Order: sequence, then structure tokens, then C-alpha cells
Amino acid sequence: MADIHDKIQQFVISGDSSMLNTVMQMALDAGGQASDLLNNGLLPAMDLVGQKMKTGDMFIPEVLMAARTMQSGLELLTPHMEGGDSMSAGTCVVGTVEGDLHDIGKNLVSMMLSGAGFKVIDLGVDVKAPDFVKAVQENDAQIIGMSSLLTTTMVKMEETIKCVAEAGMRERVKVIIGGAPVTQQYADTIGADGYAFNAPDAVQKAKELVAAVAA
Ligand code: B12
Repeated sequence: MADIHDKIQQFVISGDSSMLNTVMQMALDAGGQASDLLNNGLLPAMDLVGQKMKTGDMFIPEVLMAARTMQSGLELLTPHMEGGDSMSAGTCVVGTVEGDLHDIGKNLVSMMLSGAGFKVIDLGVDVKAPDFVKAVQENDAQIIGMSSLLTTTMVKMEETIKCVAEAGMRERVKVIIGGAPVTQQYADTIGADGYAFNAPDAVQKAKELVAAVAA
């Protein structure tokens, strides 16, 4: 399987969606697990892209191509990811905070929450604090999931939590946060209810928090 993981990484880095989808489809047809292709192929590929970006070996247009390629790989895997309960596990409003355009991790979290039976209202990227609040009100959501990939946009998470409190909803809405620069310590500092390092942990955390709201 190591060979297929190498190929996935190579095609993500070179931004070749067509070849990526071909090798991934072949792996799935041969009985490969979607979670293996994700965890050992696509995710490490994005880490490599990040390293290359940092060292100046990849520039924004190439990173964007790699990101689009990664996204197409995720879409291919979505129907193969583990299905969840048919009944809704709860409603989550998810988005990347204001000023931040990174959405791959957020999309992965949305996808896995959906797979676990949550109704997901995905607000996309560059989401302003009042828009999170509005979406919670309109959809009677129990959870807000915020993503931030830039140290400069992390503060928007705290702003959103304040906005939720000002709307008088802090008691009934749980907030989980994530993204590469975010930590449990940061979540504690800004008064978020949960932090998750990756998408499976995000699902686990969301389930725990919905159970706590219901109790
Ligand atoms: C792809 C990418 C881009 C693409 C984004 C395309 C897209 N559609 O998302 C583009 C080219 C647009 C881009 C632009 C920029 N980027 Co950029 N980008 C990245 C890169 C390489 C990968 C991010 C990624 O997708 N990772 C893969 C996903 C799966 O991981 P993830 O996002 O961390 O998500 C996981 C967890 O964090 C968690 N999670 C994520 N969200 C949530 C939410 C919740 C609720 C929970 C519970 C969990 C959770 O679960 C996810 C799945 O496991 C990172 C480097 C890196 N390694 O992070 C840099 C990086 C984030 N970018 C960086 C920078 C500087 C920029 C720019 C400012 C560059 C510039 N000069 O213009 C711009 C900013 C644009 C903006 N306003 O947002 C820096 C940030 C540095 C910092 N300290 O803030 C990084 C770290 C690169 C670097 N090493 O310097 N970027």
C-alpha cells in the first residue's frame, strides 16, 4: 500500500486531479479502505505542501492547485466513508472564521459529521460572527464548529463566542474549534466548549457535547 500512498502524495503536490482520482479509484476497486487513503495519502500530502510552502518550494498558485486536487480526492472518498445513524445526531453550524479562506480541514470535519448522522449547515469560509449566530437561530443548532488556519484569524473565534453570548444563546449552544494553530489551551482561554485535533475527534467531541446539552 505504501506505493499508492506515495502516488497520492505525488499527484496532490503536482495538482493532478485526474491522475489522483484514477489511482484512488483503482485502490478502492481493489478493496482499499477510504480511511487508509485519507489518513496515509491525502492528509500527509497536505502536510508536505505546507512544508514546501514554508520553505519557498511551492507558491500560492501551486498550493491552490494542490488544495483543489485534495478537495476532489475528498469528494471521491465521501461516499465510501463510514455511514452514520439514519436519525439526526444533532445540528451543527460549521464555518471558517472571518478573514480566513482555508476550507479543506473544515470540509473534512463537515463531511465526517454528516457521515456520523449530524445535520450540517456549512457556511463556507470568511464567516462573520453574526452569521454564525443567525444560522444557529434559523436552524435551531446545538453546535457551532469554527475553523481557523491563520494565527491572525483565531481571534475571530473568541469574537463569535461573545456574539453568541450577547444573543442570549450561550447556555444552549456548544462551541467546538479547530484548525492547525488552535490548541486545547486556546479553547480554554477563549471559553470554547471543545477542541479537536482532527475530524474523527471533532465527531467524538460533537457527540459528547450534544449528549451534554440533552442531559
Ligand atoms: C492549502 C493551504 C492554503 C490554500 C487554501 C485552499 C483551501 N481551499 O483551503 C491557499 C493557497 C488559498 C492558502 C492561502 C494562504 N495561506 Co495557507 N496554507 C495551506 C496549507 C498548505 C494546508 C492547509 C490544509 O488544508 N491542511 C489540510 C487539512 C486537512 O488540515 P487542517 O486544515 O489543519 O484541518 C484538520 C484539523 O486542523 C482539524 N480542523 C480543522 N478545522 C476544524 C474545525 C473544527 C470545528 C474542528 C473541531 C477541527 C478542525 O480537522 C481537520 C481534519 O483533520 C497550510 C499548511 C498546513 N500544514 O496547515 C498553509 C498555511 C495555513 N497558510 C498559511 C498562510 C500564511 C497563507 C496566506 C496568508 C499566504 C499568503 N501570503 O497569501 C494565505 C491566506 C489566505 C486567507 N485569507 O485565508 C500559513 C499560516 C501561518 C500562520 N501562522 O498563520 C500556513 C501554516 C503555511 C505555512 N507553513 O506558512 N493557503
